[in-house]
Amino acid sequence: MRTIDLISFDLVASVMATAAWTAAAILFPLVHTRSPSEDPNTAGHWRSPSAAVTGQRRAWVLYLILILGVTFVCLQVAAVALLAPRGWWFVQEKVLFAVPLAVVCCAAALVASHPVRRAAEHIVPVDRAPAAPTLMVTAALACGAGIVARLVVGYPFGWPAALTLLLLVLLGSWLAYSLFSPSAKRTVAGAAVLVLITLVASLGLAWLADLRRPDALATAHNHAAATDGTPEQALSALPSPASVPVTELRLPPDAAGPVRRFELTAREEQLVLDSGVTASAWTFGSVPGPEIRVSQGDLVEVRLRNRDVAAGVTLHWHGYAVPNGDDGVAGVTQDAVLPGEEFTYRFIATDAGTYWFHTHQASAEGVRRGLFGAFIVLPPEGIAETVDVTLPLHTLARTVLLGDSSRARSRVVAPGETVRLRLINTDQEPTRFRLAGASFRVVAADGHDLTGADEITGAALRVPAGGRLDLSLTMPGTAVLLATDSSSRTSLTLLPDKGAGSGGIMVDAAAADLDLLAYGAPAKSLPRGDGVVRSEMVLDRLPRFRGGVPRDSSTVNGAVFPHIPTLAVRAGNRVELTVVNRGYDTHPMHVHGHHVRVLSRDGRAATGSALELDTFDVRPGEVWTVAFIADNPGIWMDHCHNLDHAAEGMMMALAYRGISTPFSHGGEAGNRPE
Ligand SMILES: [Cu+2]
Repeated sequence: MRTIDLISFDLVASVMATAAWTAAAILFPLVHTRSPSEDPNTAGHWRSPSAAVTGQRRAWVLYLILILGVTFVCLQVAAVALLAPRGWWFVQEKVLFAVPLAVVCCAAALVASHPVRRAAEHIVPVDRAPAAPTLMVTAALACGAGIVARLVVGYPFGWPAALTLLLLVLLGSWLAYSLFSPSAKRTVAGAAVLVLITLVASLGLAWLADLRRPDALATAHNHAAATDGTPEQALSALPSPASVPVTELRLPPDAAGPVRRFELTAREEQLVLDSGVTASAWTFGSVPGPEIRVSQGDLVEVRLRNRDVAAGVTLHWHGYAVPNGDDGVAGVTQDAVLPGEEFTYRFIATDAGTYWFHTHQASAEGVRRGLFGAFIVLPPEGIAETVDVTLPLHTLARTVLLGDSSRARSRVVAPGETVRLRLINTDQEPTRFRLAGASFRVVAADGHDLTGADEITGAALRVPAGGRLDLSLTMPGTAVLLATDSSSRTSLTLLPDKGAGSGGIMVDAAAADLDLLAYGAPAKSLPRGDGVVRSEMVLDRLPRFRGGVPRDSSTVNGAVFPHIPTLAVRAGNRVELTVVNRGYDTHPMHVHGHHVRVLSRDGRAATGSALELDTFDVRPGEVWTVAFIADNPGIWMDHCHNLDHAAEGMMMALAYRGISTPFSHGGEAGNRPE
């Protein structure tokens, strides 16, 4: 059973247990009851034989519901027992809080409900004493508190949350007792007020914590200093060098290399797509933007102008290890470029491969509307293939574009020619590409070559949001079809000659995904580095205050940007990240300025070619461990590349000790890195 299925199973069992105990508490007064002060021999006798039968039936129904309540709690225990070996992150709040509380409260309620069983078996009335129904309410509240622990508090689950929930269960039980007990009616108002105060106080504290907005980015340096002394940081406890601003982490003016100059002008425009749809787009002149293609070793100089994109714009070089000052993150490495302004990016094209650029200011909207393009770096000797096709996949105005077209297109490639297809997913969701008509090799992932890539046929190629795959194939004498699961309308067919038909070629829609973790020849392991920094990122969907308003949020370790503590590292450290997905969304995690080596997924080590990714899809219930050597000083964002999730809080910074930034979130430029 998949981890996420066990998570769902536990949740459903908790909800059903809560419902059963709530129903039991509601039904209890309907079962024929007598006051404990009444004489059992005279009082509470049934008015008629039919009333006796009805009373017994009701007692049976109630008894059945109690058994259901207990059964669902047992199922919950079983689900947690099966889930626990998958990782502490998935069960912490269940093992420490939800399960013990539910078991104790439900056992107590069952014991107190013994008279219900007697009433069901023998036609006798049930005491109207408040203990039994109160404990049924307590059991319902206990099961409900477990659900709140899972769906509201999340991981990590600390003492403040546990004590608050426990207090609410106790106060709720007291309120129920007051309602069920004729002598305690006067305390109803008092209990209700205390419940209200506890709720308002805990929400108020969460609200205040959100208002105290630490600028995670401006204070990254301080965070870095503050983590000294933790075991992982022991090696970093060296005198911190004087703070270097990110603006100084740029290419020196006299840097050498053949200069390649480009100019990109951002604008708002109405774009008519080849589907006939008109899109309100933000573009660099077209969607996708003009491709920037250079050679390894070139000095790339890109002048970005903003004509009229009111939200502002920047250029981030996705997956490319540029100097930090050219990373293009508004509020971290620069201010957003507002209408009429410009900014010039300069860096050496150190690595060959398939990359892309996009705005990193209000990027959830900016990238979606079209502020992106491909960035291709050729090795000095060129690539092995003779035909080189760049295929960004993007959804604009609900129209899926492969390259710049939403239609099925074809291209003539002579048989025997070699073709490289550069697949780039610039969307928010993962996609699958499928290729039919030829065997092929996946020669690169996220710009990095894969070694020992075997020829494969038919496999589905899953590409995370922001990810890239390079395919290489030799053109056969018949048609080759590249299609995507994102749309049945757009595709690319390679034809051996102009007059050739596609021959009714179809992709295998049922083919299984190629697992890149087991593809290619095993690689040598990542260097040990100079000291190890380990960190966990537990991803979830939880309600959190953002901007003073409670919202459905995408969280890291229970927090949202800018409240997620910055991860502090020192140049030379080996950084190991464990990324865990407790939720139901897929999170394509993106690390700026570095490529991460995938070590394992769900505890199984990667066995294929070294997988050096900048964007890796952590699917529901998955646990990934990745590592990289901190070799590019700066303040770098780590975030989900489903940019809606980033905007919902799933974004944090990784900062090298001794680096600071003069930029901040908001400010006069209205910086919004997400
Ligand atoms: Cu996400």
